[in-house]
Amino acid sequence: MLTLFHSPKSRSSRMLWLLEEIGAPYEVRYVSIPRRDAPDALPDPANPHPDKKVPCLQHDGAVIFESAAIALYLTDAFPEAGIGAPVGDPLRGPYISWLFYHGGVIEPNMVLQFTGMPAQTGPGGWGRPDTMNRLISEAVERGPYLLGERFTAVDILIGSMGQWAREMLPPGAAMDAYLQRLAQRPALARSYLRDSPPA
Ligand SMILES: N[C@@H](CCC(=O)N[C@@H](CS)C(=O)NCC(=O)O)C(=O)O
Repeated sequence: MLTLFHSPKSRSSRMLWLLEEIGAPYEVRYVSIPRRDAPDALPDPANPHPDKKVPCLQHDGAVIFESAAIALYLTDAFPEAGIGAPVGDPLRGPYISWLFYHGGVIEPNMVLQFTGMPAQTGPGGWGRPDTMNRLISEAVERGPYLLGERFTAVDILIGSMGQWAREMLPPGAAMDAYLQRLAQRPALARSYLRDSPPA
């Protein structure tokens, strides 16, 4: 059984979308985390994430954390869903590059940008925001998806940022059209139904 440790309207919401695209049965465990709308919430002892963050996935006794790792794990484990790039697929290299780029470059740059800290411009542990925005824009202009013809989990990780706040992704008509394309996915609509615990 797949179990997602989740908090509504957070980085784990995109993992609900991913799980809906994967199509395997899964359980959602709603856990508390300190968040902007509940800064004093206590971390949930039931959450197996080492920092008690979300998302965290449990599968057959294994604990998987970090959004991009969960994306790689699920798309490798369920190749029939067709939203990953298995070993031997010509897209495998670009696929894992974009996943790691999301966790290692895009997320840190976004956190700096949205907390008002100075951007990474010199040598450092991750790539620069101007290169990042150029890469994302070029990929979207080639389209229709970030890796070309096929929708993949990379679109979930990166596209969900634009759904969260449009300004997180570069401006432009191609990007607007891309986000609208993603918004029409039935799996995304289904994921909204599980974002909050049943009343
Ligand atoms: N890079 C991590 C970030 C996880 C993360 O920071 N999640 C936030 C929710 S959006 C969280 O759990 N915050 C609570 C905390 O930091 O204790 C990932 O993508 O999985």
